[in-house]
Amino acid sequence: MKKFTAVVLLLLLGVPAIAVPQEKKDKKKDAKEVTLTGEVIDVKCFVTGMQGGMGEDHKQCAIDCIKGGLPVGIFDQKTDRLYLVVPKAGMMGANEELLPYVAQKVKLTGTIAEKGGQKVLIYTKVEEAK
Ligand SMILES: [Cu+2]
Repeated sequence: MKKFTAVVLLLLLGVPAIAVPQEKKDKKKDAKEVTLTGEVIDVKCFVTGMQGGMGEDHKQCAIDCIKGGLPVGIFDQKTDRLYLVVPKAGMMGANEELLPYVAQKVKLTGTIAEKGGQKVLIYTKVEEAK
């Protein structure tokens, strides 16, 4: 009974005896927004080097590959990094939206996520890069 009294006393005193929902400290740390510039490539040909895998000589192949649904990415020559790109909104891939920019440079704004050794740019904005 002593224990019960103690709990009641704590409650009366307003001491949180029961677990209070933790503050949302552990919400995912906000990923920093970045803008990356790179050439729009189809990932398959880029990594296998098919017809060079990028640039004007590979443009038609990249168009066909991206139309066909192969994953699309951007290659940032400055950092020598390939990013798989996915739009932040919706459940559609980036292929249709990025098709007009194949073999060109674009500026994509978004956040980078990395898991399993794969870097993915989750973008919110596409701009032509000059
Ligand atoms: Cu291709």
